[in-house]
Amino acid sequence: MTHLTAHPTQASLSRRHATGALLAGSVAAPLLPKLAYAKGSHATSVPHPGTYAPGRPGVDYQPTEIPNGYKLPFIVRDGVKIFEIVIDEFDHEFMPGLTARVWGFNGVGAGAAIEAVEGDQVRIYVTNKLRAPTSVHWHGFILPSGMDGVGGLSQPNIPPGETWVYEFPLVQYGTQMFHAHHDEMAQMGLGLTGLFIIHPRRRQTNPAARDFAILLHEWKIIPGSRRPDPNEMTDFNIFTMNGKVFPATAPLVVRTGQKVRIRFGNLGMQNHHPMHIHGYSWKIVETDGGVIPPAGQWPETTVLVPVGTTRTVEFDADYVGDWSMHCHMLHHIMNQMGHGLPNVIGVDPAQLEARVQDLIPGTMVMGTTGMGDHGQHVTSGHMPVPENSVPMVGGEGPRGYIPMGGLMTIVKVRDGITSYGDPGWYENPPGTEPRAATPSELARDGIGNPSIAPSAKPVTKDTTLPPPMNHQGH
Ligand SMILES: [Cu+2]
Repeated sequence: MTHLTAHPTQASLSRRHATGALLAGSVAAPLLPKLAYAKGSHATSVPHPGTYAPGRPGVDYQPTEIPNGYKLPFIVRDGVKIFEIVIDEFDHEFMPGLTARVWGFNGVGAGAAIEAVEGDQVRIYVTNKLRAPTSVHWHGFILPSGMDGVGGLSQPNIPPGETWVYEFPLVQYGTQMFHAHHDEMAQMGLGLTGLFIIHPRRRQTNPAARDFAILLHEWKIIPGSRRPDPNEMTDFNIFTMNGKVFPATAPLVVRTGQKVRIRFGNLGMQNHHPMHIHGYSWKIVETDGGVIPPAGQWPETTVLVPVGTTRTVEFDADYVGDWSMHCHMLHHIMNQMGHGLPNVIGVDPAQLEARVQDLIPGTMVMGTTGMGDHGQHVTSGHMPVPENSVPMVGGEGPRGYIPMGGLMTIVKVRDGITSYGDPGWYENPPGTEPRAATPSELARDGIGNPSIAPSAKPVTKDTTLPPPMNHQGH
């Protein structure tokens, strides 16, 4: 079977008259029960008797943007939207300097997305090019139990080399996901996760002008190795947005005044991610269970995205600038952070280096003032690290080195832009950026005067502290 590359033409969008008649066609899919309305909290915008023309991008819905990611193309045949998923192993670049052999959908590790419309009938071919069996689960969907994709429970696994077909109607809308559901820890840990965005059939009043979706994922890639370790349970060291780490994450570019929607999904192994935005607060408007009524939406600057869920936030982009948006679990904004090392914070590096260099010439003591300079040393080539690794590497910013990595990107809000290409760095208007205080300012405001700032008093030895611990009894 060839890859599907075409979007539907007007002529191909023939109206589907009856589900049963379609399924009697060329594909040997099981007869689907007619699903009624989505029950519970799942969101619907129209009744679901079963007959809707396939939703058209730009006409029936505004496509969602997948920064750095890849949206699967589709074709329409006899009123059914047809997608093709190829599961394979390939080299994936997390950022320049770090590439690893991952498993993924259509050549993308943890960053592929399917997009469709409530009421669409979708037919999804899955080709397994792995040497292992697999299956695909549609996470958060209301569908026939047999289409749920759990290997061994709802279906036999797809053997290596075979192409299987899933087919079901979309009776809800929202931000859902899909992932392998056989040998889950290995197959998801190697990257078999994706997003599935379902737009409402009825166009909403005041929809967001900018609609982004970001799948969060986590990996264990030992510096110098070329494969993620699927046996890791807790100690992940690469955290990705649609498969990329900062500084390789694309900025979210927005025009001032636009309403912005960001859909976060998390199909990681273990970690929850408190995603935080600078300069704004947002409201959580949807989860993968449905729409939150306006009375239940509260403002936050950090939304927790637990593993196995999606969270959708919205805000009005009223404030121009470059605004960091990142996970607030701080080791999730470090690429391949080393740990289990001695704590040398506060150690005098000159003395320590002099002593250690007697034993090991060329020793460079780092970390005595923190880890912020580590990535810069690596980036500049000043500090050797294993080939194919980015330990604590960040990126060059407009005003210095940014020692962040992982789950971090920048929301770039600009006045009057007509293109959503990267507008470059924001220029702070004069007087809106901190700077070194002048002596006359210090004198004017009494800065450094102990009577105003108690911490400016000379440090005196605190005799109330207990004596140093005696280790002899250990
Ligand atoms: Cu996190």
